[in-house]
Amino acid sequence: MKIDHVGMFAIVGRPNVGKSTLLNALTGEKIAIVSDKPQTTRSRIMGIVNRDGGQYVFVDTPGFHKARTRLGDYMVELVEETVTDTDAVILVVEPKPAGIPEKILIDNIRTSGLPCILVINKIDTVTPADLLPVIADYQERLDWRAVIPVSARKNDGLEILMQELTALLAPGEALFPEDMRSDQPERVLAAEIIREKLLWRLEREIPHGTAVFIEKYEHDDAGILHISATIFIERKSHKAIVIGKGGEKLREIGTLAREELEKKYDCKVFLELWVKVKEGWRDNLYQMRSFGYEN
Ligand SMILES: Nc1nc2c(ncn2[C@@H]2O[C@H](COP(=O)(O)OP(=O)(O)OP(=O)(O)O)[C@@H](O)[C@H]2O)c(=O)[nH]1
Ligand SMILES: [Mg+2]
Repeated sequence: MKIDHVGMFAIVGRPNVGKSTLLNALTGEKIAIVSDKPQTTRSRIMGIVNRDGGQYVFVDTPGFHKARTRLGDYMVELVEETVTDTDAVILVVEPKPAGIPEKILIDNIRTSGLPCILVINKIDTVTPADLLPVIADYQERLDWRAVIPVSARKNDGLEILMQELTALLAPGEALFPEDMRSDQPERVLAAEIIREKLLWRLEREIPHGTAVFIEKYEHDDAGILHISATIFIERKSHKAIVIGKGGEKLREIGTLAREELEKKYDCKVFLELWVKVKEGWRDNLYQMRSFGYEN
């Protein structure tokens, strides 16, 4: 396929609106982890689609929120930077009138002067009658390129979105090799998959205080992938909860992660998990950096 049109699209929005679900649905692959807890995504994650001579580069971002930690500051900065670094913006919202995060993001988008498509996600949770006032509310706030109701979870409305994005592509050569689907190295993806299972299996603030560090990532001669990872937690008191009675919780998390990694890489995986305490790491720039959260 000869790529002759390209575009880079920032996917922004408050936490938990379904940005990463949308990235995965558009690319047809699980690139970013997803959970029902806010602030799941912590970094910028690129997903690439090549279609009919066009290269669509999507940049998923952390949920835009009022930061309370240095990690939060970092995440919010990433969103603001991404809006200025791309060719166009996809603002993802839930089918509700705009709140504070949306208003701030819309101001940023207006300042950037970039074209913006409003994606109203999760329409599977509302009736068409509920949607009309939401559309009316947003129509007044910005000169949108398009307002598109979708359900990322049900793959509904995404073709219309792709058509609108096609109109925003500009002539140019491919930005990335055609076989490249994401910018995430395998080790990072493995750490993210483990963190996703922590988000799935742990409650309240505990999963938000976790970071996963891959100590070992090696294929042996028998084709087995050996991964050894340390789960860092913020408080000593969380350790027993993460490990669980007789190690049950950690085993369950490890099994879920291993099964997904085995499916993804189509090989046997040997996964070893350790839990360590790094008190208050989310406010420590040095430790954040060691976990890969740095500008
Ligand atoms: N009903 C419904 N749920 C959805 C839809 N899209 C996403 N979700 C759910 O919304 C939750 C959040 O999804 P994510 O994709 O992690 O949201 P996000 O915007 O990336 O969240 P952050 O990374 O925290 O900013 C998950 O439980 C998803 O399954 C949708 O179209 N319909
Ligand atoms: Mg996300």
